[in-house]
Amino acid sequence: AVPLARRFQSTKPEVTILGKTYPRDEWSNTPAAIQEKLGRNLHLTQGHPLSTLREIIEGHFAGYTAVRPDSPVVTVHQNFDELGFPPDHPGRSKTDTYYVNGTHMLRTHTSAHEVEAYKTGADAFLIAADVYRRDEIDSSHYPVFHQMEGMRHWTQDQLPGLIEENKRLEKELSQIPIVIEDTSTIGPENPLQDCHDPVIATEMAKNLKHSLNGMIFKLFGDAAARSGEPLKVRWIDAYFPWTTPSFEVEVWYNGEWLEILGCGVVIQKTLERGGVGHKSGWAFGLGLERIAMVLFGIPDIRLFWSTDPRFLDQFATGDITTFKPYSRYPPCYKDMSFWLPDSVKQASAAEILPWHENDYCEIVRDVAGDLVENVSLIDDFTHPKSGRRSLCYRLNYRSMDRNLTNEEVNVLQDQVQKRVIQDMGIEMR
Ligand code: FA5
Ligand code: MG
Repeated sequence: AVPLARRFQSTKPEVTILGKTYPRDEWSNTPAAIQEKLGRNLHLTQGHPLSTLREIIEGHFAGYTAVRPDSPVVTVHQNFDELGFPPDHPGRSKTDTYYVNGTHMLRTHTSAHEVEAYKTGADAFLIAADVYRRDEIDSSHYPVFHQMEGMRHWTQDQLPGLIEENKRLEKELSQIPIVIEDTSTIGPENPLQDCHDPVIATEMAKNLKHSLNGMIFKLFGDAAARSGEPLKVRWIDAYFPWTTPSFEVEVWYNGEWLEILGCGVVIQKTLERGGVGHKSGWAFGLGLERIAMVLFGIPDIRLFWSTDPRFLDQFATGDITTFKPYSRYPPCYKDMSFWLPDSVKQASAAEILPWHENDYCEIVRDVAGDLVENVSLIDDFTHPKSGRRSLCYRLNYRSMDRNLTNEEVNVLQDQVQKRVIQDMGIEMR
């Protein structure tokens, strides 16, 4: 199928990001609205909730080396290949990932820096950085968010210390009000590595769990105590191409399980690529926004990007305080109905439909930036006779910092409309 999204084919032969120039090719799909976010470094901005959360986590993992990758542009090799992602992994798709070109991209996770960190030879690291994923638009999804990666290694002669440390951590955890529901397995579905001594590998997995349970108590313990209930944490099996066994961790918060991180025992091949095949260890990656929204009571992920003093002045370095919502400016919504091109209708189920909602959202975001609050499909209709298919989207506009006029929103809606007609080959109804 011919991709419909041609809009990023600018006439310029190169892409410039943070002062560096890359040749443009058919993979280039990073729009200006995203490029504007590069270098904001919210996670390093003193007093910002994301920075405070990073400091608390760094404080918990005392003695770990903090790695600060300088550019969000990494090679496709770093983000995917080196970590064992298969060539057809869906995460590699242009609908999910921002490419600078065929060889360079915006990192989709802090794991992209694991192997280069291994090369420094340290035994414990933390990496904090902004990450980028093409996604839908709503109060919990934003195309830029922040992750923290943690890694820990042992050489053969350090392993006796690991068992001692695990005993100490188990004792500490038994003395705090935390309920750990461990439904994860180690076995055929989530195997240890053949090259590892099973006793040692099991101890490494235990160390990973104990270390993270301790961190979670540090983060959520006070809130749990205020609620009068012990903190509840759940461990489940997961799959990541560069770890096994692998796990995901969820925290019980406000009546639901909140997924906060993924982790596992690093596959020996990945450590070898980083020149540390003689060591073994674990890695985890967590999302800062999800945790910060809960701890600071921030209801919308877009607020992190606000420059409104009513937001920023509420927070001070190092303190977890509850956000007090201020009155929001009124929303304004506009609907857009259109016929999809016939090529979409005709595509058989086996073909990938050349329509992807992320492409549509990307145009909306590129035109309206943070002024668009929500894009939702409100109607999907196939004409009974002609078989033509039409969609209707509701675009909800709202500024976090000022009142929007109806005229201003009409101009934005008009621009979105022109761009989708031009770039996606659709026809307005
Ligand atoms: C990863 O990104 C892996 N790199 C994690 C990892 C590291 C596994 C090291 C093994 C070893 P995942 O895509 O599940 O995994 O994201 C990890 C965390 O980032 C999630 O648990 C969540 O807290 C956060 N996260 C993921 N997607 C989003 C999103 N769209 N918005 C906000 N937070 C997100
Ligand atoms: Mg996940």
